Amino acid sequence: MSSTTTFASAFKKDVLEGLTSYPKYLLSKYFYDKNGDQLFQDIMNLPEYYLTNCEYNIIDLYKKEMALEFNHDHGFDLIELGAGDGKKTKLLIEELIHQKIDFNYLPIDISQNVLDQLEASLKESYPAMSVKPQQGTYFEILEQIAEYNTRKKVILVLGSNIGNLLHPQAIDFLRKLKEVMSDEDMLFMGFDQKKNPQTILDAYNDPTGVTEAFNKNILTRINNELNGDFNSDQFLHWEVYDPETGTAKSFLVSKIDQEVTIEDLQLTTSFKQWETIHTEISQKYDDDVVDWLADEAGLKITRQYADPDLYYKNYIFQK
Ligand code: AVI
Repeated sequence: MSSTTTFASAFKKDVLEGLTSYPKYLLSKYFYDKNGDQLFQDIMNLPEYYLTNCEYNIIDLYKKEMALEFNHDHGFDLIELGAGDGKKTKLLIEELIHQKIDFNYLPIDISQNVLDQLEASLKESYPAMSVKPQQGTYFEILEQIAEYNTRKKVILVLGSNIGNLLHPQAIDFLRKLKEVMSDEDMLFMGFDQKKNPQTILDAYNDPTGVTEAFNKNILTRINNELNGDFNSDQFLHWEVYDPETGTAKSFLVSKIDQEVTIEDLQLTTSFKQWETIHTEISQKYDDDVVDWLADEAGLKITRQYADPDLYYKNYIFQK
């Protein structure tokens, strides 16, 4: 079976499961089709979405130290999971080139389109650099790399992407990463921190409605790919943040009593007025929680970098 077929059938199964559950939910990994990728790019440029700038500033402030920390006698492989447009990573890459450090860059992404664009832009800026894009799911590729590769690996997971996982899933993710790491390998991961709850709510509730469009894109996707008839105007984008648990949650809330039919699932589902579809969690952290996650996964935190406001932190984990 091709990966496209597998993906399409997983999408069908997950949508069916989510919309026939009570309460209803949809998985946030399905936000990211071509339109969703673009909307997420737009989110990253919003003034309210502080995460991107904070991580950019951390890398910019500490890139010299990071380059020294990552370097190794026999060079190293810089592996990035979910590379995106590579804007933040380019700061680090430039520093590595500047310090004449021997490294390969291996961006991993499920989207070939994203990888092609990234490779083209890196080749243009740094023609001599070794870029080896790897298309596929993270662990498939990481396992392959771990098998043939003998150099030190530095694995980058930026953007607080781990925050879209519940804690047990995050621990599982970290454990799987640990399995492909050798003793000298490093995992460099971004974690958005707990802060003034209003700042967090504003980041997921921008006045221009980009986040709303991003959240509703999952309905458009169901319409386009599974022959659904969602009217996204009949749903509200709603964000809540619980400062006790550090969990931000996104919902779509039905404004009216309505029925939605999804032909390819042979499903007609009804929504009561104000019924919800839970679409995403964006977890916020503090050092205690990150320590606990590391501990559960059998990893050690060997360093951390923060922005001056302590809005965001990047941690280095080792086995
Ligand atoms: C990709 N991920 C870490 C983003 C987040 O902050 O949870 C996705 C996002 N959702 C709404 N805005 C951005």
